[in-house]
This record gives sequence, C-alpha cells and structure tokens, in this order.
Amino acid sequence: MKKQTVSASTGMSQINTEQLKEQIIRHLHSTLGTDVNKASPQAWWRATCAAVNEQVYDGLRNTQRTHYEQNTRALHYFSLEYLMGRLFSNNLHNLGLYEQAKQALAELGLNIADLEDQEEDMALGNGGLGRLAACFIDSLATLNYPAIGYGIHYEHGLFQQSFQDGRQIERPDSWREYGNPWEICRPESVQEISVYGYVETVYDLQGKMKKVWHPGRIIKGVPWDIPIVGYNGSSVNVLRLWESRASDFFNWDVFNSGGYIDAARENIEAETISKVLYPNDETDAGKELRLIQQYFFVSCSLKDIIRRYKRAHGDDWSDFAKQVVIQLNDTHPAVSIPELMRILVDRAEMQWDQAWNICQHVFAYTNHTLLPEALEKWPVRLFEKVLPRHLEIIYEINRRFLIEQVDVLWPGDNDKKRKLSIIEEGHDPMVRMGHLSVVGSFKVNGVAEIHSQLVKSDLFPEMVALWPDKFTNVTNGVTPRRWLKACNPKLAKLLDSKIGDNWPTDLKQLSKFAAFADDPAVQQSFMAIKQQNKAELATVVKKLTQIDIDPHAIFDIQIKRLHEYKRQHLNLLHILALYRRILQDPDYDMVPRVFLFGAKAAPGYKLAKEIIYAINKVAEKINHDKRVKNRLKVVFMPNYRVTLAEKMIPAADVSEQISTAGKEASGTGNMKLALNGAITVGTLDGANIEIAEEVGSDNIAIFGLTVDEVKALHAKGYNSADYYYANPEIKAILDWLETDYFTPGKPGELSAIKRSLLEGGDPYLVLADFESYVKAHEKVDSWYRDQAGWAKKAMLNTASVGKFTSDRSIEDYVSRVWQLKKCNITAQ
Ligand code: OX2
Repeated sequence: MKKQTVSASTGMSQINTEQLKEQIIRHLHSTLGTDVNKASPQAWWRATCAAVNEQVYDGLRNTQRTHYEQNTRALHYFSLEYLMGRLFSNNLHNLGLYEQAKQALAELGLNIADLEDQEEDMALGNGGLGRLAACFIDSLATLNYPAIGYGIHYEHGLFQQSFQDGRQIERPDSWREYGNPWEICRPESVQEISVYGYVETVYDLQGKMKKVWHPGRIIKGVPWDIPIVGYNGSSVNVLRLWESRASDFFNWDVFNSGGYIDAARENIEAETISKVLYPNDETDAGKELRLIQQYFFVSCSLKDIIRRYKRAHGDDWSDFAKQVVIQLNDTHPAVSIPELMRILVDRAEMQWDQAWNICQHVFAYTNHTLLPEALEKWPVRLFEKVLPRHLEIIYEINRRFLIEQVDVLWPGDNDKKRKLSIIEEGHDPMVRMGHLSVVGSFKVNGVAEIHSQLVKSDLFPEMVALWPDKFTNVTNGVTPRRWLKACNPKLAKLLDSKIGDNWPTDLKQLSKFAAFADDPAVQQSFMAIKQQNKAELATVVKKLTQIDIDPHAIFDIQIKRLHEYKRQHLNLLHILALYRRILQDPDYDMVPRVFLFGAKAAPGYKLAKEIIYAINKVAEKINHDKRVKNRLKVVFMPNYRVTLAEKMIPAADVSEQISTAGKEASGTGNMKLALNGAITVGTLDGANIEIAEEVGSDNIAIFGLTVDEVKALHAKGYNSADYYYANPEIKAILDWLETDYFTPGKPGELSAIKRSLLEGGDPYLVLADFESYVKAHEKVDSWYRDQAGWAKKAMLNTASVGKFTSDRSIEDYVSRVWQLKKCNITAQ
C-alpha cells in the first residue's frame, strides 16, 4: 500500500482516492465479511464508515492523549438531547475527505448519495435545543476546545411520523436496530447509580451526624462514545451517551434466590430508563421515568468526570473547579447540582460550605424558554420517593439561600421568600428546577439578546438583584459546515470561487460576498443554484407525497416543531386567505407559491395535531382545485428531521419565523435559512431581531406586534373576537373551517382552530397579527417580481449572517462563561 501523509495537527492521515478504495474493499472483506459482487448498499456504506473511522480513530487517540498530557480544563456539556442527524457526510466533510470518497465510490460503481441514504438519522432530540447541542459540539471540536458531551443513549429517538388521512401517526424510531458504525462501547467505564430507598441518620463515635442513603435499586450505566470530528483536522472530541442496564450485582441476588422472572423484570425496568426520548418539546413531562432518566445520566456523567479527575489529582479536590466546568442545557440536567453536593458532602465528607463553593464554580445554566409550561417542576413527593437524599440536600440549599441571601437583601419579606424559594408551596409542593439552576450556577444565560433581557426582567428579576453579574447572553448559532458547506454544495462552491474557502471556519468572511450582490452574472449564478436546489427538492416532494410542485414558484417554508406559539395556524390562515381571494377573483394576481411545512407534534398535544390535520386537509383541497391554476400548492412533508431539513433549507425562498413576540427564545432554523439565501418573514422575536439588524430592513419582511406591544395588549385585555368581527376576511376564513368544505360530509372536523382562537381567547395573538402578516407577504410577492432585486436581497442575506455561526457562540461562551484554553492536538 502507498504511504499515507499525516496531517501536522492531529495525525489524521490524509489519504487519496486510491487508498480510500483499498480501505473500503478491505473493510468489505474483513469487517463486513462480504464481497464486491454481492455486497448490499448497507454493506458498502458500513465498509466506507469503517474506512472513515480509521481516520477518525487516529484523531481521537491523539486528542485524548494530548488532553491527558496537558491536563487541560475541559467543558462538560450536559444535555438530555442531541439531534445529530446523519454523520457519514458530516464526518467526510470535516475530515476533508468528501470529494475523495465520492470519487473512490464512483470508481467502485457506487453513488455516494445512495450510500448516504443507508444511514438512519440519529434523532436523540426534539428540536432546536437538541440540534443546538449538536452544533455546539461540532464547533468545540473545530475550535480545539477540550470538551465532552454527555447524554443518554436512547434506544428509540424521536418518533417517526406519517400521515393517515391527514392525521399524524407515530411509530417508534429504531435508529440502531442493526447497530451504528459511529459508536464505540466502553465497558471499562461502566458506572453504577442508585435510586429510591430511604435515608438513615446515623451518629459516629464523636457524635457527628451523618446521612446514609440506602438505595432501593442499583442501575448500570454503559457508555457509548461517538467521536465528534472537528473541521479540517482539528480535535476529535467525544459525545458520551449512557445506556441503562440492570446491575449485575443486583440481578445476581434476585436470580440466586430463585427469582428468574423477577430478575428478568428487573432487567426490563432498568433498561426502560434509556429506552425512549420523551417526545415533548417545550412542555414539562413531569413523569417519574423522566426524573429517573435525568438523574441516571447526570449521576453517571458526574462519576465519570470525578473518576477522570481523581486519576490526576487523587483525593485533593482543590483543583476540581479549575479543571471542570459543566454547562446545563436547560434545567433538564439540574439534578446534577444536588448530586455533586451529595458526592462531596456524603461521600467525600467535605464541609457543606466548601462543597457548595465548588458547585457554584462548576455549573453554568442555559435557559431556553420562558413558556410557563416548559419550566420544570417536580412534585416534592416524587422527589422524595425517587431521590430521598437529594430532596434533603435541596431543602438545605434552599434554607441557606433564603437565610443567607434573600433575607439579607429583603429582611423579613415573606413574599420575596415565597417567590424565590426553590420549593413552591401549595397543597402539592414542587421543586422548581429553574430556581435551583440559578442558585447553583455561577452564570445563567439566555440564547438571544431579547430573550436574555426577558430572562432578567420577567423570569428572574429578584435573582438579578441578588447576583447582577450572574446573568449574561449568548446568542445561538449553527455550524456552517453542515448547514451550508455540506447541505448546499453548489452555493458553497460559488462562495469559494468568489470569496475564498475560509468561510467555513470564519463565517464573517461571507460579508465579502455582498460586493457581488449587484453583479448580474453572480446574481444569475446564485439564482440558478437556488433553482437547481428547488428542482431537487421538488423530486423529493414528489417521492414522499406524490404532489407535483413547480420549481419556479416561490418556495415558502416553515420547518420547526408544531406549537401554538410558533403559529403554523397563522400561516394556514394566510394560505386560506389567498385561496379565498383566488376563488373570489379568478384572475387574482399573485406569484405562484408553494407552501411547505415540516413539523412533528408531541403525541399528546391535541391542538397541535389538529393543526397538522387542518393543514393536510386544506392542502388536499387546494392542490386538487383546478381554479387555483397552480398559483397555490400546499405540502406537509412527513417525518421532518435533520436529513429533510438539509434538503429543504437550500431550496427555500421564504423563511417563516412567525412566533408571537417574546415566545421564541432564539430560533436557529431562522439562521440556517437566511444563511442559504431565504428571505425571512418574521416577527421581532428571538434571534429574528438580530438577523434583522445584520441583514437590514430592506432584506427581511418584519411584521406583527413587538414584545412591548404584546404585553400592552394583554394588559389592556385582548379580545380576539374584535378582530373576527372587524375583519371580514378573518371571519370568512374561520367560518369556512367550520363547514365541510375541506372535509366533505364531515362539518366541524377542522373547528378546533377557530375554537382556540375565539373561545380559547387566542393566547398567541394570531388574529391580532393576521393583517400585518398578510401585508408582509404581499410585500414578498412584489419583491419576487423583480428577480434581480430578489437575487440581491437573497445574496445579502447569505452575506450578512456570519454572526450566526456556532463558532461565535462557542467563543462567547468561552469568554463569558467557560474560560477555556484552546488545546492544539499533536500527533505522536
Ligand atoms: C428551544 C427554543 O424554543 C428555541 O427558541 C431555541 O432556539 C432553542 O431551544 C435553542 O436554544 N426546548 N426547546 C427550546 O427550548 C426548550 C426548553
């Protein structure tokens, strides 16, 4: 075999096409046990993954050795969700091997796209929060920061969605039924964790009191490592995901005493913990299993961190907070605060104050939402049952907090104490995880400027009074490697040719592309690429839905979880308005539009499912109505996920970011769509505000009430019926939904939306924003008629959103929160 060259930084070998071909065939033989003449696409894909892994593992070993030798401070990202999508093309791109692999496979008679389709999405997350975690670990590796992601190795990721007569059907997602080539099981790092049981108070010979937790169950955590390959030969970090199993020790006892069936039951119960991802986005699950999931992964991860720390420092804890920083991705992992206290106080026998001091220098907390229904609370009685010792510790944290902080600033003020207490009083007292997270962390951040302001003013104003410096902002970002270079290769090439190829790691470089925004030749290239992307998406749409769409129409896209606050139903009302205008005026003049949706509804969220049903039924009617003459098409893409996003985003002309102002903490789809040259129709909410600042008001269609106007309207008393009676178009549309026009023979089938908007009081101000939304779309329609003008706007979107790379978010976290140093990886 020919000699391989080695990259200076990581030692990842830079191999050529010939060598890659040899490796793939070698793995086909020796790893897959098959042959070129009978290998299935799956086998080819796996063999190629194995070849890629040869490069990945070189980088992984070098990274781990360098981190160990340099004994670096490291970030530990704790998240219940990682929405990774596929890793094949991502790893190839980040290794700089995509073109070689494409070529090598072509020479072997294979199409790389067919192989890519062999991979199931790794959908271990619901939406933005999980995808953010995935972008962040990509950036951390790319920027050479020592970091590890911790989470759960769910057997089933987010459910697979299909539609039956327009209604959402959920099926389990068995993403690793036949194994996953990217993960490595690490039995040597198994952990055991405890749950249930009771706490005993004992006294030692000196009369010192000690709390002893006698757990009711022991569960084993088995780590699976997924290497996270930084872009262009930088670090290869690890995502460590815990799988739950029955503890051998515990099982053996039951088994020996003749309880074979009991032992099997124990097994099933233990394995249940990492079985499924909770499919809720922005609602508090509030279930015992969910609390156990949280504790399971947090406890395994902390033990793993401490094991690694002790290897270098023994029992000397004095450097712990210097070496370890833990970022809590929302409150989901907040139980790690009492867990670390338990380990330090009960196990390491540290004084409370010293232990608390460590905790408060280790944890930082990111808030992702202000929605009350998403703020986690656990019934005290449940906590007591599952984690009795942790409840005691929380009580003690709270007692000291109320005395030492709250009562000092507001002496004798019981209202303040009640409001700030980690324990919410009432007939069913609750543990407030948000409060616990703020009290136990040294930094708290929101995810966009406006959201971070609202975290301070509306959610935790008193905490700000106590600790003004604790609160900060880090605006979200997305990785341009996946969300431009890999998913939109044609645009990426155009950018390379115009502004050089440094933009994937220095996204501000995109601003240079603005110089071409008036250049007719570049405009044409840009629009031709969009056109090709749209044609490719049209093929996907046809395959998935049998609907024909015209690639010359405006592609207007709303992709995100289904939620009332995201207002997919506002989009639907606009579609109905256009349809009605067409029916009333056969010559109604509009640029043809295709409205595309992608969204999963939480299985228990009734109204969200009704909205999906309504969109599907309206789509059916419109798409078959000859009178529309193709001016309007509506498509609901089934099973929206990262892989589908990668196909839809490069093809979007218009990006729908239409949440009620103040409700969407940031949004990240908005960034991806703008990056790929879509023009945003959006409210002044979340990161839309910062996108508008960057792209300028000529290149975005802003509509609707502002945060302050929303507050004022609620304060004054919002009456949605006023809008219903005042605007004949609104009235006609809502009444239309009640007839059987869209559901022949079944009137009232779509009335849930009208009911929520009128009887339900329209909590998200859909009717209040309707008129302004329609106007924004009329503006978009007129903009599109001027193709050169549109090209300019779209190009300026791409050129102006360099700020929204997750590399910038990570650098903000490093300087404002984590205080990490880069660690350049050396090859051996
Ligand atoms: C989401 C937020 O809704 C979204 O606005 C944000 O962009 C994303 O997190 C990443 O920060 N669950 N999902 C979110 O918040 C929660 C809770």
